Parts: sequence; structure tokens; C-alpha cells
Amino acid sequence: MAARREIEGEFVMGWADRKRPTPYTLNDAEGRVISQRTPVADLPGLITPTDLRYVVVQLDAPDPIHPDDWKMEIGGQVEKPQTFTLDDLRKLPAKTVRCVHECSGSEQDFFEYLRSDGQTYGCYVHPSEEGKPTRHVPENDHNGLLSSGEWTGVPLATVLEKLGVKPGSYGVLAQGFDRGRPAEFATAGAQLVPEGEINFEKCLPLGKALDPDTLLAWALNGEFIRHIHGGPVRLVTPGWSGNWSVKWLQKLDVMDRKPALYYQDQYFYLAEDPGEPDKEMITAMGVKSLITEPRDGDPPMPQGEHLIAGLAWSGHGNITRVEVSADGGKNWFDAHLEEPIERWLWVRWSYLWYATEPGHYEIMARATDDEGRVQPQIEWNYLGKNFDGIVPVDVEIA
Ligand SMILES: Nc1nc2c(c(=O)[nH]1)N[C@H]1C(S)=C(S)[C@@H](COP(=O)(O)O)O[C@H]1N2
Ligand SMILES: [Mo]
Repeated sequence: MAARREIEGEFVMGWADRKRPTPYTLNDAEGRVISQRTPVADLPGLITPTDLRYVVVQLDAPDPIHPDDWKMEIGGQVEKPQTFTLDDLRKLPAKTVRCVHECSGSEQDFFEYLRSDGQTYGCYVHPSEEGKPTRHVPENDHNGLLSSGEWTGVPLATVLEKLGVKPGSYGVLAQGFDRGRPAEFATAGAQLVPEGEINFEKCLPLGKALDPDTLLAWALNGEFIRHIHGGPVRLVTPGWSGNWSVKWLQKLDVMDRKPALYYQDQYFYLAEDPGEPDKEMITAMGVKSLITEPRDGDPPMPQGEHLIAGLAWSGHGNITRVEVSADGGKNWFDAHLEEPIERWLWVRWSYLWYATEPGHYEIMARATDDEGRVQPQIEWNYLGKNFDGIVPVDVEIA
């Protein structure tokens, strides 16, 4: 069996245990984690353990703010601007939402792979000369940029209602207290790169800001949000790409129109080329499934029954169906969806495949959501954002 199924343990709190998955981590010069990737296919549950969550830091990682010193001004187009402490926020009626976060850049190498024979993205095409990008290798820059979590906080809508949003407002400008200059990976297609330092900012359209599941969150997976994950308070926008969930909040401004913002106009959009005038702002994720087993590179498997399993999620709602093909997309069969099926969380699915003949098989999965959206939804775009294509797993039956 492959090394990943190794179970010789380590000692956890004094007891021998199963080998634990480890995240892939990059640190800055001071040793602080600035990038981390989740070994998502090694985790058999629904919620990504906090230590294994992916991390993306666009600017410089900020110093932590003590929760007692933290304050957030909410102003702009509201009747009663107010500054909130963490205690103030926690006196409002809270709720808990479980959701998937996926970075827009997640798995972007597959766009080129699926386009490799010149066909339009969306249908499956055969492997390019270079072959298929590896999906589960953490060293690959675009792997493991997704996690799920259980967030507790107050709906942004509750706070906005208290303050009174003026009619005709566009959205809520959310500002993090991290500053810096956009990293190289985020300036490639930009037409205007700021000269000095900026804060990480997004202007969330009012409709999403008022969604009852959009939170000002202070807890993650049962504990206060750790600094590295955006504490003391972070925005959580279930269903929308990771970049909307602004970490390290320090300020909210209700805007009457959308301001020009680096991480909204110069990055995080869909377009065929950087010069395109009508770039589409990235909002919700597509609809996507991931096969967690088997995997490319597994040793040949015997004839007989094999588990095909994975995860599926959508930026718009519940997953209603996952189909599996073992013959490269000719025939599809319904997989079993494992409960619970929650609106913003991924669902685990499984299918028992009986392999009768030796040979090479291409295993594929395709998800559908309750809006009838079938994977894939997002077309090739030059920044390679929001990949949700169907990627076959190559399997040998001995
Ligand atoms: N303040 C701030 N918020 C941010 C970012 C950031 O760099 N600064 N990165 C965004 C991006 S691109 C992603 S994918 C998610 C990552 O969240 P995580 O680091 O908790 O996984 O946070 C978003 N929110
Ligand atoms: Mo991201």
C-alpha cells in the first residue's frame, strides 16, 4: 500500500496513536507561518482540524492584537456609526455556520491541463504531453488551498440592522489590519500595482452582506479564532471564494458605491486576458467534487470491490447528486451522499466499484447542486481562478 496509508503512530499525550496528517507550511524570516496547505484527502471527517487549516497571507502577516484591545469602527452610509469591542459583538445574538473555504487559486494548474488539446474547457480531454498535474502533493503551490470549519459569530446583517443602512448602499468595505505590498504571485496580471503599502480590503455587495449566514466570527472549531486564522474577528462569507472572508478585521464602511480596490479590480476576477474591460468579479465558488480515494500513483489494485470516495461542495447551496464514472466519462452511476448535507459544508460521498477486468481505468466524479448546476461551472480564465473541473484519477487493475 502507498505510504500515505501508513499508520505507525507517534505518541499523543503519552499514548501510541495513528500517524497524524501534517500540513505543508511556509514561514517568513521571523518563523511565522505565512502559507499552509491542508492535506485534505488524508482527513476522513467533515471539519478540517484547526492545525491543518490552509493559510494564505497576501500582504505582510500582521502582529497580533490582544482581544481586549481590539476595536472595530463601523461607519459610512449608516444612521448610527459605532465602534465595537469584542465584548460588544459577543452581546449580540450569535450563530454557528459550517462551511468550506477554498482559495480562488486552488488547483489552477488543471485549467491548462484540461485545455491542453485545444478544446474548450468544460469537457474532459486527454492528458497533455506534460501529463496531469499532481493533485495531492502538498509542495505544489496550488494544492491543499481548501478547508472546512465551524464558525461562530454574529451575522453581519444583525449589526447592520442595528446601525441602520442608508437606502441605495452598494456594499460593505471590510478592512483587515494587515498591511504590505501585494506579493509577486498577485501582481502578474495587474494593470495598477500600488506604490506603497495597502491594507487587505474587499467591498462585499450588500446582498451577500445581509445574508443571514455571513458572519463577523470570533470562534473557529470550538475555540476563539487564533491570530493566524484572522482573529480576533474575521468576516466569513460562506459559499464565496476564500478571499472574501477578510481576516484581522479593523474597520467596516458601508459604501454608496464600489470603491477601486486592488484585491477586487486588479486581482480576483475572471477574464480571458488582463486588458478585458468587463472583468467579472469573483464571488461564489462553482460546484466541485474531489476524489480522495483512489489516487493517481496508487499501486495496481486487485480485481474486486473498491471504494471510490471523496468530497463535493458548491458555492450556491446543497449538493444533491454526485455521479461516478469508471470509464472516463462514458457511463455514470450515482454515488451515496453521506449525511449531513449542509448548505455551505462539503458532503462526503462514496461509491462501491466492482472491477471485473484487469486494465487501465479513468475514475471520474461529477457533482450537482440544488440549483441544478452541474460540475464544472467555471471556464478557463487567465488568472486560473476558481477551478472546478472534472479531473480523472488513473487506476490500474492487475
Ligand atoms: N486580511 C486578510 N484577509 C484575507 C487574506 C489576507 O491576506 N488578509 N487572504 C484572503 C485569501 S486570498 C484567502 S484564500 C483566505 C484564506 O483564509 P485562511 O488564511 O484563513 O485560510 O483569506 C482571505 N482573507
Ligand atoms: Mo485566496
